[in-house]
This record gives sequence, structure tokens and C-alpha cells, in this order.
Amino acid sequence: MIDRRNFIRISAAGTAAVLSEELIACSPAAEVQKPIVVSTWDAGLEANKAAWEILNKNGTALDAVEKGVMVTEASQNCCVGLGANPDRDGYVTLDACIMDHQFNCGSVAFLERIKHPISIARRVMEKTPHVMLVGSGAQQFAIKEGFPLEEQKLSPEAQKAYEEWLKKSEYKPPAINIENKKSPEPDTPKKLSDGEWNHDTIGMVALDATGNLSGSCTTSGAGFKMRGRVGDSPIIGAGLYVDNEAGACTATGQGEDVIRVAGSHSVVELMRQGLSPEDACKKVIERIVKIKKEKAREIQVAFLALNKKGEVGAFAIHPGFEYAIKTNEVEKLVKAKSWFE
Ligand code: SD4
Repeated sequence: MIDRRNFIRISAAGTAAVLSEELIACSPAAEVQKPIVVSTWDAGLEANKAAWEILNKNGTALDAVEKGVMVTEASQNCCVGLGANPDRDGYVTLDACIMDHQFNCGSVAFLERIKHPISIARRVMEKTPHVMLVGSGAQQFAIKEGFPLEEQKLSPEAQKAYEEWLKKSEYKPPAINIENKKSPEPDTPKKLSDGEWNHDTIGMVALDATGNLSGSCTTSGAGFKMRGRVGDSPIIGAGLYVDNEAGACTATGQGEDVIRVAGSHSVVELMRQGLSPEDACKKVIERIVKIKKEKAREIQVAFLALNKKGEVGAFAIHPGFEYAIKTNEVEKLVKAKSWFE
């Protein structure tokens, strides 16, 4: 005899089977490019490799986007992880968020002395009833979860950059494409002459072998920012958004201008309406340019989006933004189109 609970289970399974058959009918498997992982800037190449180790073994997009950006968090660079540039008071404060295919999301902001903020964001998502923890509360939670409290110390590179900054202590918005500042060719960030990866925030979105999307984003924010300043990167809907029906998007650049248009969420909604990832990114960049008017010349924002078919697109305000892509067939950097030439 079928009891009520089993009946519900069987009906749910039946519905799922019908639904997935419908989905397959709508989009033939051959058209879907999966698995696939894409991430911002050239550091994405290394991060994608770690994500690919998971995706390639039929792992989940969620595991892939966490493990992927951990590579960047652990590397020495200007803009992600504990080796990054500090705020104007000399402290490194980190922001990160993660989102899966079922609207589960977690985030940390203004987090200090913890090496992998992305993993704390994931713990917030999985182990608390909340979405976001900040500052000392986020740090306490990380310690309780067994993450070590790292030394309060700047990396030698950050110490040098901070001392340089202190000479003028100019408070201004982050430079456009920090990486381009030191790059020999303005349009090709790649590695610097000293071998350092030359990039900003890392945002990553992936589609796994089962067709599920997830995303992650992690940063130290704007170098020499005001103490307590939080950008778009840990804000669900701004620096990252994932809707398993429509697509996923992540952002990089001037966080304040991403937040005011709910950037990544807006891109995902445009993909839902049928726009390609690139067109959706372009539309939201267009919106920011319209709002900022002449000031758009001074800021960089870029979006990187992936839809359910595994199609990728990006768009930036200024040239110089690149993203890294990895599939079974390709592993490369792609230059994004931009509003200004
Ligand atoms: C922020 N969006 O904190 C980050 C910084 C960034 O390229 O992405 N820079 O505003």
C-alpha cells in the first residue's frame, strides 16, 4: 500500500522526470556546453584549473567555484586575499560571497586575518540561517568553524604599496584596471615583469556536468579604501548572482556603481528575457554609463555572464578587461568588448 508520504515522494519524482524531459526537449544536450568555468581577469586561468579538477570529475559547480577562487586567495597579489593592499588605516579587509543553483547564498564582508573568506561565506550559507556576516562577527564565526586566525601583518608587497600611498594619502576612487597601471601594454594585463599575476577581484561562474550553475566572488576591495568600506563583491545581486533557470553573472570594478544598479542580478534578469550573456552585460554597462555621464570616463566596471546553455559573454566600460574560460575544448583568456574604445 502506498502511504501519503510515499505517494508525495513518487509524485515528486514523477514530476521531476517529466520536467527534465521537457527541459531536454527544449534544449538538446548537444547544444549545451558543459561543464564550463569562467572567471575574471588573467588570474582566472590558474583559478579555472583548480575548478576544472572538480568539474572534470563530475563534481558540483559549487565545489568548483569555491576551490577555484581559493587559488587566487592564497596567491600574492594586489587585490585578493591577505597579501593584498590594505585599507587607508593599514589593515587588509576581505569581502566574498558564494551562491548555488538553489538560491542558497552566503557572504562575508570586512573580514580580517582569515585566509579564505570564500570558505567562510560557504559556511555562512551552509551552517547558519543567515546570508551575510561582517567584521568581527564573521571572524568569530570563522574561528569557531576551525579556521586559523592569521598574523596581523601586511605582505612585503602591500607594505611597500601602502608606504608609497601614505606619501600623498590621496582619497580617490580605485584606478581603472589596476592591472593596466603597471602593464607594459595597456590592453594585455597578463603577468607582470616580476612574475606577479596582474589582476583585480576574482569572480567565477560555472556550469557543471549535471547542468547546475554556481558562482563565487572574492576580493580585498579597493586598495587604500576608507576603513569599513564594502564594495559590491560580497553583495548577492551586485557582485554575484545565480539563477539556475536564467544564468549566472559576476562583476568587477568600481563596486559602488555595480551596487546602485544591482549589477549581476540585472544581467541575469536580462538573460532570462532572452538576451545573450554579452548583450545582457552590455545593457547594464550602458545603464551605468548613462547614470555616471562624464564620470564614466574615470571608472571601470565589467560584467561576466554564463547562461544555462553554457554560452559566455562579458562587457566592460573601458578596454582592458579580460576573462579566463575553460571547457573540454578550450582554455584561454578572452578580451571583453567595452563601451569606450
Ligand atoms: C570592489 N568590485 O570592492 C570590487 C573591486 C574590484 O576590480 O573588483 N576591482 O568594489
